[in-house]
Amino acid sequence: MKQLEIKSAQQAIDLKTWALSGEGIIESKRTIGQLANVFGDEQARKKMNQDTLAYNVQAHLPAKEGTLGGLYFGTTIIQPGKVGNEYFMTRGHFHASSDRAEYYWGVKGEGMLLLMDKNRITWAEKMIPGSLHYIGADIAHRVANTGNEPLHFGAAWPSDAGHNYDEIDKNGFSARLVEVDGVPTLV
Ligand code: S6P
Ligand code: ZN
Repeated sequence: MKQLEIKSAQQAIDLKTWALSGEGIIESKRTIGQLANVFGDEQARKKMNQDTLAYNVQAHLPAKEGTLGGLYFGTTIIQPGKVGNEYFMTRGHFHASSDRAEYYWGVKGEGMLLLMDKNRITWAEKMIPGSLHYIGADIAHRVANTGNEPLHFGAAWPSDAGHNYDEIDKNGFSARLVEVDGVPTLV
């Protein structure tokens, strides 16, 4: 940086989709084949085309993971679909530094944010365009797409939060979001 220099931003957000572009945006994706044991009906998952895209994530991670005081920012797009009667959803995680919080917000499409505390109490918040969700410390979070179009949501979290997927891989959430008579229902 030079004194008195005026620059353009190095990253951009498409305000309709919250797609990220510019320097240092990383992309990752999860197919149905990469989500073994995430859904209740493992037989149904195995019968599906394993290359089916379930969700993809774009993120701007400007600080090294674990840095105290940095911030991360991302957009996730979950495709519409179900495994058996369970909606396509993210793996879900606690943060490795369990007292670190996160914001999620709905951008496009309809979904449900599933939240579970350390006592394995699970509840959910409806995610719609413009809904803002504060995910407090020690709360596992996962998002399901309950609509017929891709669900886009944004996320912002501290760079020292980290991810603890083990707990959810081992024990899951204490409730699943399934379609019962056409209605998203926690069971
Ligand atoms: C990171 C943030 C999101 C998720 C993304 C995918 O803390 O919560 O960017 O990584 O939505 O979910 P998951 O559970 O597969 O990481
Ligand atoms: Zn998180």
